[in-house]
Amino acid sequence: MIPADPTRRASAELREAGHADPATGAEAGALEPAREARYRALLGELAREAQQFRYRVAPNPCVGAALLDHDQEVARGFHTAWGGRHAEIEALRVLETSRGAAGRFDTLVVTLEPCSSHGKTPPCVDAVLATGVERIVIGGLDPDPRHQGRGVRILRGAGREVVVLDGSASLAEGSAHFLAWISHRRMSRGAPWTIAKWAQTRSGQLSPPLDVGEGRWISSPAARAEVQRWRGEVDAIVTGVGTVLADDPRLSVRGPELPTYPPARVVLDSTLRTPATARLLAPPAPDERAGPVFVLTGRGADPSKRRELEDRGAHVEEIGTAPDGKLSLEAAQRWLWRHCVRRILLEAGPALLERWIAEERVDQWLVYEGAIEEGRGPSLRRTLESARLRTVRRRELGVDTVLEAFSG
Ligand code: AOF
Ligand code: ZN
Repeated sequence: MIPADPTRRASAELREAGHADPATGAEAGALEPAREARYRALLGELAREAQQFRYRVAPNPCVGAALLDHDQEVARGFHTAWGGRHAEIEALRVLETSRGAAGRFDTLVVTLEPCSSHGKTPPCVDAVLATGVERIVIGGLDPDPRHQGRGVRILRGAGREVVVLDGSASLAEGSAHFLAWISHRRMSRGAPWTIAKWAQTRSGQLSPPLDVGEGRWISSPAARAEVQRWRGEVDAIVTGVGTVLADDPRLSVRGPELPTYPPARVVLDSTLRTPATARLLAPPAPDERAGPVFVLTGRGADPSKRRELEDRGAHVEEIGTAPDGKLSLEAAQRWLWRHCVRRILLEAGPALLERWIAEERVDQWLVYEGAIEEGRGPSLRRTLESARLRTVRRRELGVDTVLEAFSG
């Protein structure tokens, strides 16, 4: 179900509260109809183009921006990755790259109200004001509780002309995932945005036959390189002790784009079976970034095992268990949230993935299907077929197929 567009609601609430109507007030009315129509068309185009980055920016909204000089577009920018530059900032960077100090513009057109608080990046309103731009045309207010018209008020308070053309860049259409994310129900749950990622054979199994890919690799090097990029764009990578024992992964980031802050590595391990010799606990190589290791375990962990892992640099944290003795996924999510983790990549084996899916804790799906028919272990094919998926995209990546989707 697509939620009602809160952008319009926010406008109405501001009107009722006696604030200048950011949607259809005098400024919007003062626009010549032909100019307003051009802005609306541009906003619609930017909003559509921004959607191509939806999986990489989620749970953030898809946002696009353009800079105009005497009605001529001189630069365009998009929010292309979670934690990355916001669209307005990217458009400014594009202009600077193409025209240097000679780059001039008088109007900023952006599909969403510029943000006004520090998130992963500094507030866009400050950067916008610093440019001296005269007119800011906005596709809708940001329903994020931190914003909701604050950006518009700040810009107007600084004497800039702000026009809000409601409905020209609907969040309900292009960023339903964002509306679900900022809903009160979701926020009060304290659950990070979860991207379930796995590679499977055509039979839906997560391990290849022993004589294929060293019994380990299903997807091609291109797909594996892409996973490195995904790892650099989350706060934490979460796995289970079963995967640590079976695959002995590093869960680090390697490759050309190394993040400044590598994601934390989190192992769900109810009885502390993680070996002190696990490769996770070895120091990073010069060409890789590896985040701190947290082992989440049940209450009353064996003190000597705990010490062994702690001596190797791991942080051992006790959280609640479910009635079946397994770690409570809800407790794990709350622990992550309390530690400021907002977006995770779940790189686990079939059993933990099945639990996470069955408890409806997966928000986004990233499934690499290799060109291998059969494999080993349980198949996730049925699970995937019966999952409620929304905005599904299938794309080719070399010999692999990638399925991306949001939970419905
Ligand atoms: C903008 N321009 O392109 C986007 C905005 O954690 P951060 O810093 O990335 O901030 C995320 C919040 O910023 C998000 O919840 C939404 O309110 C707003 N998104 N704002 O000015 C953009 N993507
Ligand atoms: Zn911003």
